[in-house]
Amino acid sequence: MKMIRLSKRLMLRLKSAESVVAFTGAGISAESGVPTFRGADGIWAKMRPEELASMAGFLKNPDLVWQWYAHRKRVIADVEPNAGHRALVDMERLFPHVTVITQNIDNLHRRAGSSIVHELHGNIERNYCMKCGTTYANEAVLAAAGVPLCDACGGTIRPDVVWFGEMLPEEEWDRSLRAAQSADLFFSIGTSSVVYPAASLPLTAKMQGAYLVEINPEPTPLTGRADEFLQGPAGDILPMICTCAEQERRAMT
Ligand code: BJW
Ligand code: ZN
Repeated sequence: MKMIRLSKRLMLRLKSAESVVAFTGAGISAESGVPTFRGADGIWAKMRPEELASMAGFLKNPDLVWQWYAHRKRVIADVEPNAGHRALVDMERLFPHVTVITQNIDNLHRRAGSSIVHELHGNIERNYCMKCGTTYANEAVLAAAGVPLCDACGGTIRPDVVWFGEMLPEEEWDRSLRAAQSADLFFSIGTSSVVYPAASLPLTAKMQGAYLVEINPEPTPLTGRADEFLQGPAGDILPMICTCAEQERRAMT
């Protein structure tokens, strides 16, 4: 593991921060074995996003889209949270307010034990009927051969995730925006920072006074605007940040 040097400015924030936000993307779950979207090994290297993650794509080819989601539901059910997810749970011992805002649909933050998790793009463990709204658990939809249909009305069931062109869940978005606006320290972790409106949150936080730290093995469009770029995997860097925060805050008492 490569050791990362944290700046004096970050150390000071680790010592004094009251409200911490961790904004996460697919990269934090990569070390659990969940594939990311973009990049050489990402999902979009093999499939076109608009064919799989849009209502137009779903209406055109529901079988293909369901096959893809059924596969991902099984992959995600089989993986475990990793050191990065667990470090965000640890932060709750160290700072008075910790909010996780995630673009991920894999439920791994909740499974790791984070208390406040806002899911901006839905949750792959939930499904609902497009006609009457009845909700279904994964066991029910995975038992169907082909596209699952609603027991109540015969309508088509879809995964409860946010596709391109769809609005983000209003309450999750409002809470996320408020958390970003009141953060002292904002971590943008494992996201390519290209999907909006989620990608606007780090800069909103910075404009309102947060110290903005990006954690990613690769630079992104956010990198030049972050106060600090910690280059490397989240599963290495987040535990290191917790260790430093613990030392800084212990020295304070
Ligand atoms: C590691 C690592 C390790 C690797 N440790 N890191 C403004 C400007 C331009 C466009 C728009 C705009 N506003 C809206 C749009 C349109 C669109 C959009 O943003 N398009 C751009 C892509 C061009 N946005 C929308 O449509 C959104 N809705 C919306 O805006 O509603 C209002 C509206 C309605 C109607 C009309 C117009 C506007 C909805 C976006 C929904 C996104 N949905 C998806 C699929 C979810 C369901 C599913 O999973 O199946 O969400 S797309 C996909 O991308 C998924 C992700 O959450 C999202 C972000 O991806 P993420 O997490 O960043 O992953 P990657 O793979 O891109 O990056 C991984 C990163 O990890 C990399 O950087 C690696 O280096 C790194 N990494 N290993 C740390 N170990
Ligand atoms: Zn129905």
